[in-house]
Order: sequence, then structure tokens, then C-alpha cells
Amino acid sequence: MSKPVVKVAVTGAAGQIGYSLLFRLASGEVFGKDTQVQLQLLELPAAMKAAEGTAMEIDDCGFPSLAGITISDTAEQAFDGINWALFVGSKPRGPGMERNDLIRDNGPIFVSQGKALSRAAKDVRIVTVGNPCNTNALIAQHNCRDVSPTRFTAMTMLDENRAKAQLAKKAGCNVGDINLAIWGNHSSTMFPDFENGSINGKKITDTIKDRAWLEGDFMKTVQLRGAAIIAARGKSSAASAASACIDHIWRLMHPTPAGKYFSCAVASDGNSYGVPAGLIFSFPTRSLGNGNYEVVKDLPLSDYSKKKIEETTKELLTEREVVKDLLIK
Ligand code: NAX
Repeated sequence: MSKPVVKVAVTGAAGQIGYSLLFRLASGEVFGKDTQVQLQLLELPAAMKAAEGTAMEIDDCGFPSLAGITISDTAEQAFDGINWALFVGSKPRGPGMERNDLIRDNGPIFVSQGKALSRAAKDVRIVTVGNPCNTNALIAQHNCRDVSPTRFTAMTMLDENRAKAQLAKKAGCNVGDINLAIWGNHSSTMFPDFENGSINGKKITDTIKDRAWLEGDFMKTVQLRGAAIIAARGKSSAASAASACIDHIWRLMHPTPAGKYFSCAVASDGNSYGVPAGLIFSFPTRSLGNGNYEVVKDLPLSDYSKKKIEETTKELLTEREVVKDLLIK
């Protein structure tokens, strides 16, 4: 009997993240060995040759779970019939560039890709990685009339993984023992919620009693980790971002164990934690096991947490204002 095929489009396939992500998608680790993965790569014309090189290397891995690879510089072609759209491709932030300049520069990419997606795919789930990923997801969602807004997500899993790694070192535990979620924007305003999080079922703050570290070095390390990696490596995070993208998809595909949650930026329903409706906001999220999810409701928030959530909300509202002319519907 032939195996089911999942079609996955990856934009910016010839980039740094693409170079790690594509191999892991093709290897079968996300969708399982009993599913075939069809990769549909999208690149700019100037990077098509490099994408071909990456595709040659993927072929050379001999992954039995790979159905095939197509490469295109036309979004509608790359998105034809896809089940997953991984929006990785975007322009990097240039020297001296302000965040708002980057938002304005990258916004149009997500207008055209949102429209193309609407025409080319119906049963599709979207993961936005390209920065500023929350607002890029918002733009794509508004321009994609024929796909449910709930299908659009942005990636804050890398922030979650970074936070867990720091907590595990401090507590002397395994990262797998930690339950923690990120609130808000994938930016330096995001809030890793160490107040609601747990280590082996016990509150993080009961295990790590050094509150000054949690509010200080821990928060700073997680919020500024991207910049620290650029300073050390001379390039932005790539393999860790690809790994987080794999985790993001995997978590959405598998039912979240009781009492646990993960970080996923999704459209706010307007009735959760005071976050205005429609903002693509990272919440503690649980998967129903089939790609569908629910935001965890009624977590208690201290005044400290509320303030952090307000700060990141404010930043996302400002970003939405900057791109308001790109938001149709
Ligand atoms: P690279 O510059 O290595 O690759 C980007 C690729 O996108 C290039 O090959 C480029 O040709 C392609 N591209 C640009 N515009 C395109 C378009 N309109 N259609 C298709 N392809 C297009 O960047 P890379 O390191 O791979 O990072 C990609 C994005 O991920 C960046 O925006 C980066 O800021 C973002 N990140 C997001 C993270 C997150 O946690 N959400 C963390 C890592 C990373 O910083």
C-alpha cells in the first residue's frame, strides 16, 4: 500500500536555516517513517542555483521518507497543494537598520506569499520563522482569504528552548523535565514565564529560589540570545532555529501530555489574558494532536507577569500599526 504524502513548502530554502531544516524534514523525524515528504522549495531567482545544490545534497542522503523535491521562484507554484507552509525566507536586518524598517522591508513578501497561498492551497498550516515573525504571520494571514486565520502560527519555540536550556543548567536538571511557555513577540520583549512554569511538576520558583537571577540574568540571556549568537558566530542562529521549527511542527502534530504546554504564536481570540483580538501572540498552547491547538486558559498572572505581557503586547500593537496598510480583509 502506498504511504501518505505530506507536502511541505519551505521559503528561503537556500538560506542558513533552510540548510539545516530541509534535511530534518526529509529524514522522516517530523512526520514519521510511514509518511512520505514532498519538499516544495521557494527561493528568489538569484538563489535558485544554491537551492539546487542543497536539493542535490538532500537527494544524496538517500532518505527513504523523501518523496521528491521541487524548486521554484514562483510562490503559487511552490505552494501548490501544500499541507505545511514554512515561511523562512525574508531579508535579514542590515547594519544600522531599525526594527520598523525591517518590518516595512519584509512586509510585502508576506502580502504576496499570503495571496499566493490563498490561491494554491486549502488544507494548509503555516509556520512563520522569517522576522519579525509575529507581524509577518499577521500580514500573510490577512492576505490569505481562503485559509482559516487559526492555521497561521509564528515561531517562539526557539525562545522556549533557549529558556529551558538556561533553567536546566541552573537547576541541574534535564531540559525535558521543564514545562515553560513564552508570551508575546519573538523579540527582546518576549516573556519566558518562569512563574507558571514547572520542573518535574514543581513550580520553577520552588526549585530555583534565586529570584534575582530569574528576573535578571535569566531573562536577559534569553531575550538577547539571538544577538549573543551573532556576536560569537558572526552569523545569526540557524541550526537551533531549524531545530525549533521541527519541534514546533512536532508539538502541533502530537497531543500535548496532561498538565503540559508549549509556546506558539497564534491569533488572539480577544478573550485571553487581555491580548487584543487578532494579534499573533505567543501563548501557552496545547495541541489536540492533529495540528489543531487551544490556548491554555486561566493561568494565574502576578502583577510582574501582567506587566511583562503588557510590554510585549504594546510592541506588537506598534508593529501592527506600522503595517496597517498591508492588512486587508
Ligand atoms: P538567510 O539570509 O541565510 O536566508 C534567507 C533566504 O531567504 C535567502 O536564501 C533569500 O534568498 C531567501 N529569500 C529572501 N526573500 C525571499 C522571498 N521573497 N521568497 C523566497 N525566498 C526569499 O537567513 P536565515 O538565517 O536562513 O534566516 C531566515 C529568517 O529567519 C530571517 O528573517 C531571520 O531573522 C529569521 N529567524 C527567526 C528566528 C525565530 O526564532 N523566529 C530565529 C532565527 C532567525 O533569526
